[in-house]
Amino acid sequence: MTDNQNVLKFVNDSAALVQPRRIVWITGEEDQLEALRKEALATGELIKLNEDLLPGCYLHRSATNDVARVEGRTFICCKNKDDAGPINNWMDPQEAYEKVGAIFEGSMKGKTMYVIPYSMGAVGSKFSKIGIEITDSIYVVVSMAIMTRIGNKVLDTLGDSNDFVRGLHAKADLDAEKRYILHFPEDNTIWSVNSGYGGNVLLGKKCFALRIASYLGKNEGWMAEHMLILGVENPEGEIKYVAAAFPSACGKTNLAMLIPPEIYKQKGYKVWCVGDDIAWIRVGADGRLWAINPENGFFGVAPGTNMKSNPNALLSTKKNAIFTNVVHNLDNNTVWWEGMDKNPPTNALDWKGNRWTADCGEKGAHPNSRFTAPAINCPCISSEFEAPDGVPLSAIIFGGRRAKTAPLVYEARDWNSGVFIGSAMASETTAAATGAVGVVRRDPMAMRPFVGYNMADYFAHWIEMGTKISNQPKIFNVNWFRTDDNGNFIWPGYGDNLRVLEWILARCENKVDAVETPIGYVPVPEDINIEGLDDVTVDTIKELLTVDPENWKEEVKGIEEFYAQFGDRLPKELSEKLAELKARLN
Ligand code: GTP
Ligand code: SPV
Ligand code: MN
Repeated sequence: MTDNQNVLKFVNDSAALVQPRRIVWITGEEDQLEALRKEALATGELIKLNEDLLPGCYLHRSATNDVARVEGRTFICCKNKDDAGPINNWMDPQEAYEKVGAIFEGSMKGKTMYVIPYSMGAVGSKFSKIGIEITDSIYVVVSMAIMTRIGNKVLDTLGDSNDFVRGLHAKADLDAEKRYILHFPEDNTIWSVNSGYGGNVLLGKKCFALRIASYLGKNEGWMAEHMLILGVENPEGEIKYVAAAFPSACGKTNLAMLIPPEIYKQKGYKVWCVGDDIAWIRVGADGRLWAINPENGFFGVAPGTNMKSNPNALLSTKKNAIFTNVVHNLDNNTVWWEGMDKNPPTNALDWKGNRWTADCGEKGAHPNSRFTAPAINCPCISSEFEAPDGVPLSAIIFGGRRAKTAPLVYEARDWNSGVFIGSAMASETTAAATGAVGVVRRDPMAMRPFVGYNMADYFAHWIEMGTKISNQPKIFNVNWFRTDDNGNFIWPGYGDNLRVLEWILARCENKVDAVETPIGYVPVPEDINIEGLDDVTVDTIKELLTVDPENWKEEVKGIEEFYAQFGDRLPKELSEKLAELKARLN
């Protein structure tokens, strides 16, 4: 435990509110975690999977009304409504504490309250930050033990400091009408109630490492971004790092762990994963941007993950992992999901726990079913995964799901043009959040659901950061999801995305020319290496790289509408970039 009076006060105040039967401090010791897993087995909260095939692995089913982030019930609670901005839901802090305090009140009666000290970033790194999460869920405890660094060592590092994020979570009775995910950036506090699902309850992840951290970053001069970080090692053994922001379920985990195509492997290319979801980025003494992954594990989308699309992700789940809302194969006590292989189990339960066969017409795994896996399981985890200063970035990449408008890849003219491109990103919605799937919406920097303050100020922060980086990375946009007239993806994607990364890195080293278009620079089609690809010709690449001015004029209208809601708060640099784009299109 700890003598830290700030921590003790937080724990005592929380206990007074939720009134648990007992309080358990999570030490980080394996014995304690194992005892908790056993307890969860007894209640059915966890199901132990086949110890020979999936050692240390468990299955969990969330409530059927609780399967994704709830953006409509996620709030930023700051004193001034304008500081939350037009994109976030806002609640007055006083009102929020009262209203949701009433829901928390007595919610842990008869239950155990767990106190989880955790570090985002390697324990003790000067870029790391500490949180304490209080929860009534063993699933949360054991998941946080995978996703973050937890336990006594974190309290030791905290010492008697008051610099930690206070997180209070109660599953309560999982009442969707009383579900609230509240952020109090001005108080370093997060409250989450009536959910048991990942992004709503593993408070280190989206709540802290993005919403609260983005606010801290704005005030302290750094950036918290929804980005993967990967290193590409070339045949000479040099490693260049890139960070990429794609909206939820748009390919970060897949890109972060990609397996090079055969011809690249033969030449000696390797890809190293530093992170798959979140990057904390600072300006280094050398004037470059340096990024760390604050997480310690992956909370990845299960459906579609297979030995062809993402073997490294699948292999990461082979031990000490937790699967949520997937199919339970009763024949061998393992798991299955759509897109794992072509042999769905015949003796199985679906994600709800009901008897299920593949021909019943319904999916067996929830589209947002997930695995929680330790990062060290990943066969291509980077040697720099724990590097306290992170890795230097050569490029920043934005991307999304766009059936038409966006080309396979293009490069921004300069930093501010790159910020403009990021701010105007749009993507089709996915199952990662509740609500309609496949609707195009603006999702700036893939951060629409995750900026803890006014989005216009977030854009201004990006512009401001540009002025502090003497050695700026280049900024690019990619789109793996262009479709043909029949709705099929044109680009093979996955491992073959390395072909695009190769062009991006060549641009960063001024080794290759590009073609100017109204939106930025696209590759000379022949410069995208298609060697070894069966169905892709130079004509396919030409098609993937077209920039249709009519589509883009429509796009400009959409951006104008989107920008309008920010009023005077929108940085003038961005309205200028929009005006320039409009002029170039005409
Ligand atoms: P979050 O964890 O929600 O932030 O998602 P993510 O961005 O990490 O997405 P992930 O890599 O899990 O991919 C989500 C879905 O996109 C999966 O169904 C993948 O199969 C699919 N996907 C990923 N990369 C590609 C690609 O290059 N091409 C195509 N067509 N699909 C892809
Ligand atoms: C996302 O939705 O972007 C995720 C999953 O990475 S969650 O942790 O639920 O946010
Ligand atoms: Mn994510």
